[in-house]
Amino acid sequence: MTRETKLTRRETLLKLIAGGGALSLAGCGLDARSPAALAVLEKAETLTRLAQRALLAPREALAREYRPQDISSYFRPNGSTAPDDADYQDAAANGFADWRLEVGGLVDNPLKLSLADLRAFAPRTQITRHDCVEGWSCIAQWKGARLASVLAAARPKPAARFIALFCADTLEQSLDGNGRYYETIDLVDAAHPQTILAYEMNGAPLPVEHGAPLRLRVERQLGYKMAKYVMRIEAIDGFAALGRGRGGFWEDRGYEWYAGI
Ligand SMILES: Nc1nc2c(c(=O)[nH]1)N[C@H]1C(S)=C(S)[C@@H](COP(=O)(O)O)O[C@H]1N2
Ligand SMILES: [Mo]
Repeated sequence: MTRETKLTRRETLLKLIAGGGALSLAGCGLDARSPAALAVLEKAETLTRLAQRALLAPREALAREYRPQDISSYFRPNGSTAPDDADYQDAAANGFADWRLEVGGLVDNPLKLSLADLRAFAPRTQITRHDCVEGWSCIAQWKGARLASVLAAARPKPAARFIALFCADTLEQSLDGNGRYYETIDLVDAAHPQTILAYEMNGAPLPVEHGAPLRLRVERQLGYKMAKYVMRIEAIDGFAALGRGRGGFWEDRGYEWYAGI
């Protein structure tokens, strides 16, 4: 696995350099992080993704973490803030006591985890900045179980390549009558130390508007990847069969699958 990852990154770097992506940046005398350089990179989503991962920010790099005094006094809720779906209402009615996170798909050991089960995993707490594609940012503290730990307990099969997160909320019906929110991330992001299934925000149980009882935090990407109201997680080998096949609710509506920041 490690060797494979290294080879892939090396190949990616070589491809970028050979293809002129890196050369054009250096050749223009652009700082790789400047807006101008990013504009060059954004010409192709693939190039952006490869560049961010291979050059600007290695996949293992941590997102910046902030101090308690940096926490935003108001954190803007966005998208669904009070799901009216019947199964969600049922789960919320008794404070999510009977709610279970299902972990399945390409795993050897499918799980059904209560909030107490999730709290039994070694918790990770992090203060990070949430960037929405709409152009606003808020800082909060999140506490949860590492997605990697939960997946390790479910033992993904070798064929697993992505993790899909299925949510409780229907944001809109217009696309094929299926507006349930969902997201997918790859195994590199799933294994990242700051990728957590958060059940607490700023020291209190996750509020409903922010995704109670459980939401994803995947800190190297934009807000729309951070699935709220997560009900089921599946290890999958591809996402072509989900929704419109682009890997997420907003991806199906035109946003990029890899929303790196
Ligand atoms: N299930 C679900 N997850 C979601 C959304 C949503 O509407 N439903 N909106 C996304 C978007 S665009 C953003 S910016 C964040 C907003 O999280 P917040 O409500 O805690 O600010 O959640 C993301 N995850
Ligand atoms: Mo967003």
